Amino acid sequence: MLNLECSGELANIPAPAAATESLPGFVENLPTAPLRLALVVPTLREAGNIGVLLRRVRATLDALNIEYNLIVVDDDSRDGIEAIVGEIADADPRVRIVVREGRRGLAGAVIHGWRHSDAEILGVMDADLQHPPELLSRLWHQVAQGADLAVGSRYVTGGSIGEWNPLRRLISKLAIWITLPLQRASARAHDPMSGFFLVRRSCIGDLDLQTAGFKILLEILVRGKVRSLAEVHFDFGTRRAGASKASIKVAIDYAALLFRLYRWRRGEIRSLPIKGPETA
Ligand SMILES: Nc1nc2c(ncn2[C@@H]2O[C@H](COP(=O)(O)OP(=O)(O)O)[C@@H](O)[C@H]2O)c(=O)[nH]1
Ligand SMILES: [Mg+2]
Repeated sequence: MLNLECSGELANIPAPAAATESLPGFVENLPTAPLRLALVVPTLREAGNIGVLLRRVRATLDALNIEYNLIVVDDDSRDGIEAIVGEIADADPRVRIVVREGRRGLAGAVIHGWRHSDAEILGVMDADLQHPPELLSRLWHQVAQGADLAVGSRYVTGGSIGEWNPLRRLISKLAIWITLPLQRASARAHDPMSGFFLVRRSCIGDLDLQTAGFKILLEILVRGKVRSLAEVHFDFGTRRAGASKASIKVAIDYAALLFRLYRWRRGEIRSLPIKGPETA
């Protein structure tokens, strides 16, 4: 595994405080080592969205003129997605689809995809166009300028959560509030539930991340070596096609993750014991 340590080439650079958008001007002296990006798109029955998503993602990343891979990790949806991505991949070897059989779980799919690459920068976004692909360019600029983690955020100025009803808004705010004691003061995200972010591989290292549930970012914020964070605002869009896979199980997985993270933070456990059953 390539290891661009957080404390490596950036060692002499003062760590920026948690920012909502821009980082200070110190970045001008950074070396121009080309960073590579591996962006994972986890999918479960997203055939109706994936073509449009990949077209917009590729257009955005091509304009950045960087080396990248797009890895779709599908949990055996059998909805035609393999053929759609396969056709794009035939013309563009940077795109690929990995199909997991007999397994389920967003976080597990993301980790699985990251393992298929040795890129220095790892990313994830949803397939349903709720995450605007064009934001990738601003997220990329943040990591290229030195941030360890760049998060697409609905909860910083300028961002929004779209058409949620008041109850869902309240639950979302409570779910964030309960994470605040867990997060480090030096890199505290306003939107730790976001599923749209780029992170340096070296910040995750060999952490044994939980595979159950949707909240991989929270675990990285709490257990990863994240020194500097940039949050970039965006409007959480409306799902383009198909249905949400959020369920009561996702809520239970989140509660279980919180419980284990609190125990870990208090030093009661050294690793998080349950990785998640990865079953449907
Ligand atoms: N591979 C995989 N992807 C999943 C799974 N559950 C959800 N996803 C994907 O994760 C992304 C977010 O899921 P979504 O249903 O939109 O969640 P919501 O935005 O919270 O309603 C989408 O791209 C889904 O297709 C899963 O079990 N496996
Ligand atoms: Mg969605």
